Amino acid sequence: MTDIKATLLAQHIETPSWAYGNSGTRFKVFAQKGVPRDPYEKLADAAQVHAHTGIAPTVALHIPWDKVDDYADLARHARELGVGIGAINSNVFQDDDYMLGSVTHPAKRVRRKATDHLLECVDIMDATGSDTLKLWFSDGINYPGQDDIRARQDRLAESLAEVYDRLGEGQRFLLEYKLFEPAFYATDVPDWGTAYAHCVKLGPKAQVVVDTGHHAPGTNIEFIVAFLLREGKLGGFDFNSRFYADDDLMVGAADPFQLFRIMYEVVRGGGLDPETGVAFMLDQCHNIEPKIPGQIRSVMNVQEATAKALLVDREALAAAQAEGDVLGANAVFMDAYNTDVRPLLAELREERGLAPDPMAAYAKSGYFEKIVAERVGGQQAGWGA
Ligand code: LRH
Ligand code: MN
Repeated sequence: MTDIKATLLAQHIETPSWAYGNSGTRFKVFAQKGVPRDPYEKLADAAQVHAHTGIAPTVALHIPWDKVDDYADLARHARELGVGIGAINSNVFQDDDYMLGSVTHPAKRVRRKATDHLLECVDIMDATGSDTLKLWFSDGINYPGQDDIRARQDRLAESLAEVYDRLGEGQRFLLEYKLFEPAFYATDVPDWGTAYAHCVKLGPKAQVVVDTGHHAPGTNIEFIVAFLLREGKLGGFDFNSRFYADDDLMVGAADPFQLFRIMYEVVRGGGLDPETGVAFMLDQCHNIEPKIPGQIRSVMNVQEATAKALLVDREALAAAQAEGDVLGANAVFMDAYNTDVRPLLAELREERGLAPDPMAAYAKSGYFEKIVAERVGGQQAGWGA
């Protein structure tokens, strides 16, 4: 049990700055009281999640949603709050120029503009001390014949190579794939295979990020995780959950068993070992629920799935698998999943001086009432779409 506790104590989950701002759907973005007005306030809210869970020490930024005059000062502010700046997320999906694509656009001028934004994000990594650039491209086409699918891959590869060459010592980029939306016929990075192939061609500083909401229904995501880990190409996760499409709901909320199966392949593949460098990031939108408690609950959902995955009796499982004992092996797996790990995690929190129930502790802290009273006026943060 001690090493399981040690592994859980060392767990590191990264929360996304945009989860603390207003978000919604094309139908409506509901504004909520106390929402941050700038990246400094977003970091303060993220620090609450770390303060109550003990395992959320970094915050991913999204550019330009988190644009500031002095990124080094923002990083200093984060340190003062007891957190750090994590992955820098590029944004080449909200400018009118990108209607027909960004780095894959037919026009060289637009491709240049998009690639320059990606390079600017590396400058921001230098300023904040972040070692990870996360690249997601909304690029794609809506109708057959609209553009040349192969030529768009050539354009993508050209831009990725330029960004790859710009990466400094200890820096990497994670390429994110997504089956569809906003493109509805062909997306230029639609699946793990396309992302993997581009990353293998580029080299060791390029890895794949698995956003759990970006697959076709029925996709066995834990297989992709096992495969990419085996190849040393799993750079990280964008954790969330969904019932239908890219719903960006709280991780583990829609399918806690899937999250357990994913975390088991992470454990089995050495993905929790810090040197493997897998980034466990949340990528969610709390459209109708309070945002900081939503992040705390999400971090706890990953922690619970991880604890259950660590409780799988690997020896008994390997023995049953070797004997072809199908039901026996499945029973060993389900025993861990059906184990209530909440008492273990409450104990772990108390051992490190935290309250056993982070949700109750945050509610009792009065922080929400404080920010609602303080954050009057100004422009609430959002996706700026
Ligand atoms: C795209 C995505 C990507 C982000 C955005 C916030 O759907 O998952 O990771 O940049 O959401
Ligand atoms: Mn994502």
